[in-house]
Order: sequence, then structure tokens, then C-alpha cells
Amino acid sequence: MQYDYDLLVIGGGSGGLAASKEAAALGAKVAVCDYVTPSPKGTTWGLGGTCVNVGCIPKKLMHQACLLGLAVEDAKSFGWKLPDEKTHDWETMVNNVQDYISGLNFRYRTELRTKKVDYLNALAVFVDEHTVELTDRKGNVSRKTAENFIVATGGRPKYLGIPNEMELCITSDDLFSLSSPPGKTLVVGASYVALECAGFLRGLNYDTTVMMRSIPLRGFDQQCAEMICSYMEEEGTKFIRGCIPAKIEKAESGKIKVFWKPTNGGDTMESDEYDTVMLAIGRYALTEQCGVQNAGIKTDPSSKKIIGTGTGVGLTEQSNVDHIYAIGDVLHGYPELTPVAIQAGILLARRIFGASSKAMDYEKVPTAVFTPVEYGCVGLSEEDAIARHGEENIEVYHQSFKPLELTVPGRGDNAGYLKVIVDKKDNERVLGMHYLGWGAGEIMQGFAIALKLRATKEDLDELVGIHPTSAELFTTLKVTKSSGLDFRQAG
Ligand code: FAD
Ligand code: NA7
Repeated sequence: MQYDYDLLVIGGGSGGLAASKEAAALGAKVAVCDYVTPSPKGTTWGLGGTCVNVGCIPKKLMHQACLLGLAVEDAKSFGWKLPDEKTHDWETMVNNVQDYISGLNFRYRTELRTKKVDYLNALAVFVDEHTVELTDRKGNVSRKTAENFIVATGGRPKYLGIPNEMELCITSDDLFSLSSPPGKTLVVGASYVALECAGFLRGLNYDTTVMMRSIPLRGFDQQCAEMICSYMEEEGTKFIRGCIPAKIEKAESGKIKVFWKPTNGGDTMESDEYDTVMLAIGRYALTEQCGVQNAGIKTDPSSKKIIGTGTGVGLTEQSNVDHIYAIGDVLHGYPELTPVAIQAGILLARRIFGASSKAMDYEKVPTAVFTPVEYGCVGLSEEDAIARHGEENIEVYHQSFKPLELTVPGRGDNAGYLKVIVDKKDNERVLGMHYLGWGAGEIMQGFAIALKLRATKEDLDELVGIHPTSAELFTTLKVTKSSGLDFRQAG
């Protein structure tokens, strides 16, 4: 054999693990390299990538901790006798979440062994287009060659680029394993990582502030995004809008002093002291770090992500170097989501090794934001629907509601909203579905298939609801935005 491997996958995260196991199952000789460079705070983790260690999994579990706190309060209205004072122990939550993650890390290592994928716990850097140099934790260096490569290196949190931030601030890479309670926290950034983390921190009773430089949840439906912020504000999260940190320093009190200024050019500087400052201002792709330039792989100048060519066996995931592919968060222009990375990885492995010609469909990917009021959506936001189809060609059906479960506890007046956007010129075909409320991820997972199968508003109307649920309201939506009628649920 000319090369050490038929396929060498760089990155053992969601996409890399899925692709390597699938390729090995098809009879290929496969290796996966995974190496975690410690965060500036020294946090590191095991095999499995972002989702398992510092993303979806710990985030969802901590969101659950927040929901349980509210449920305990609700339980009293349903007759449960519980102590008036409830307290939360951060260390217990972190230890139990981290124990669960360690179990997953172990399971992934075992699975690779069973499925005959070589696991190389080393940092891989391209030397040329068929060779990588591997450096392990102890500094041992070796080289491996492969006929094909999949780059699945994901990304890491960005920093602001101001003095002291790496020493004084944390990112989501550090939050989920923080050994002591975060205390009064400032979260900088307003996309879903920022709002989700702020949401559960507030739910766990920490004084929490979000500093937003422009809009919340860029790219998502803005009406829904603003509703999430209102809900979070009602629950006690503070928002500083239109501002960015200008200076961060250690205060005499031992806390972290943050000075911020408005983005509109004003020069009024304000400041406050926090126990924890978490930056959630986006992520950069780990492409230069794995030497893509040495293999001649083209990246997008702004995102630094690998550009897919859309031709050849690799289709979208094939780079300009024919035998080098990219999946997951390092592929330019596609949603940064775990199931997207996994599905793209599996389908790509099948195409490379001739088992199928099926391409990944990146359209109509459903997603959820696990803020205290959850948000799930599939298809276009109202803004994107207007931009693509023209305001005159779309209609929006919508309704707000109070979930039945919250009626007895007497909370959550603004805890439910749903919206269906349709194309008036195409038989009211559904362009986007949006749901704010409990179980948003579970609900939108089901409705997403309706969009994939090109459902119309009439199809939704003909669907029989499941009663009593919140999702059944998707089958009875009558109020259109253009009518201007009251969209609050009656009775
Ligand atoms: P990753 O999972 O990031 O894996 C890349 C791996 O490659 C890492 O282990 C990395 O250390 C390793 N690596 C990098 N460079 C090298 C190298 N040169 N040599 C060897 N190894 C290397 N997605 C969802 O679908 N749902 C969610 O709820 C969700 N929540 C999230 C919450 C947070 C806080 C964050 C940060 C992300 C969240 N995501 C969520 C996104 C999701 O985690 C990513 O889309 C997904 O992990 C991408 O998978 P990947 O395989 O592309 O990369
Ligand atoms: P995103 O989606 O890239 O959003 C970044 C957020 O941070 C967004 O609100 C930005 O505001 C804000 N931002 C960016 N740079 C700055 C600076 N310099 N100062 C203040 N605020 C800033 O990042 P996420 O971390 O939420 O998620 C990244 C991906 O990881 C996501 O797609 C998941 O799949 C996992 P803006 O709207 O640009 O004004």
C-alpha cells in the first residue's frame, strides 16, 4: 500500500467520528487524530469534540438544571410540599455533568477500537497534501500518510483582542467545568451560545448580564429573538444593548472590572465589577492551525473555513485539492450544528468509498435555541422570507399562547408563540415554522419533516392535533399578520 491509511480524519468531534466509523465499516483503513489544545484558562477535555465536551451536551444539561429550578416552584401550585427556600449547588451539577461526559469520552474511544479505527491522540498538521505531522501530548513527533483526508477540526471561541482578556475572562470552553460557582456574571455577545449560557446562569440564581453590541440571535427570526430577550428580562437577566467592552482589568476588590462604551460612537464609558466575564462572541475555524496552507487547501478569506467545490465525488464537501474534504464547522457556508456534521460525515464516507452517491442536503435544517423559553425553527425567518420572496408574496400566520402547564402556577403569560410563514404564490407552501415554548426542539424535529416534504398551510390545517398540547396550535392557526388582528390565544 502506497499510504499508511485509505482515509485519515483530522478531528475526533461530531463529524470526524461519524465519518471515520462509517469509512471503516465500509472496509477502509482509517485513522482519526484528535487533540485538544488547552483553553487560555487551561481547560482541556477528552475525545468527542465540542458538542460532547463543551457544547450541546453540557449546555442542555445545565439548561435542564435551570428548568428544574422553575419546575420545583411550579410543583408547589400542584400540591407538592417543598421547603420555601431552595438552593442550588454548582459543584454537584458540574461534577455530575462532567462524570457523564467522561463516560461518553470512554465510550467513543471503545467504539473506535471496536470499529477498527486507529485513534491517534495527537495534533495533526499537514506537511503536504498526502502527509500530516503528528505531535502528541508528550511532544513526540511522527508522520502519517493517507490517500484521502477529511478535515473536521471544528472551531474555538474568539477573543475580543483587548489586554488582559485571556487571563481574566472565560469562554464556553471553560464554563461547563468551572470548579467554583460563577457568581455575578457578564456574558459578552448575543448569539445563541451567549443567550443560552446567560439563560441557565440566571435560572440557577446568578446575577447575570448580557452585553449585546447590536441585535440578538443574528440570523434567526428577529421577532422571536426579541421575545426571548423579553422573557429573559422578565426572569431577571439584565441586558446592556449597543455596547462593547473597551477595557477589562482586575479590580482592587479582586473582581473583574469591565469598562464598556456604546457602539454608536459616543464616548461615555461605563463600568461594573463581575465575578465572571464570559466571552461568547463567535468562533474561529481551526484551519490554519492544522496547516491547510501546506496542502494548498483554499479557505474563505473572512471565515477562514474551507471552501467546498461542489464538484467530484466529494460534492459540497470536496476542497480544491481533490482527495481532501471538509465537514462540520470548518466547511464554509453551512450551519454549525452537530447533526449537520454527523450526517455530512456519514454521507461523505459512503461516497468516497463507493457505497452511495447520496449528497448532504443542507436545506431546511431544523434547530433549537435552549434559552429559558425554548425556541425551535425550521426554514426561513420572516426577514429571510421577505428578502427572498418579497413582502407582498408571503403571509405570516401567528398566535401567542400560555402553555397549559403554566396556568395553574400562574406564570408564563409570554411563554408561548408560534409562527408559520407561507408563500402566497405557491399554494401557501410553508417557508418557515417558528415555535417559542416548552419542548421546542422536540416539537420542531417532528414538524421539520413537513417542510422537507413541502407541506402547505392546508396540510397543516388538515392535520389533527394532539390535545392538550401547545404544538396542536400549528394545526389551527387562523390569524394573519396582514390582518392586524389580535394574535393572543383566546380563553
Ligand atoms: P468539533 O466537534 O469541534 O470537533 C473538532 C475536533 O477536532 C476537536 O476535538 C478538536 O480539538 C480537534 N482538532 C482540531 N484541530 C485539530 C488538529 N489539528 N489535530 C487533531 N485534532 C484537532 N450544535 C447543535 O447541534 N446543538 C446544540 O445544542 C449546540 N450547542 C452548542 C453549544 C455550544 C456552547 C457550542 C460551542 C456549540 C454548540 N453546538 C450545538 C455546535 C456543535 O457543537 C458543533 O456544530 C459541532 O461540534 C461541530 O462538529 P465538528 O465535528 O465540526 O467539530
Ligand atoms: P456567533 O453566532 O458568531 O455570534 C457572535 C455574537 O457575538 C454576535 O452576537 C455578535 O454580535 C457578537 N460579537 C462578535 N464580535 C463581537 C465583539 N468584538 N464585541 C462584542 N460582540 C461581538 O457566535 P456564537 O458563539 O453564539 O455561536 C457560534 C457557533 O458556535 C454557532 O453557530 C454554534 O453552531 C456553535 P453581532 O450580531 O455581530 O453584532
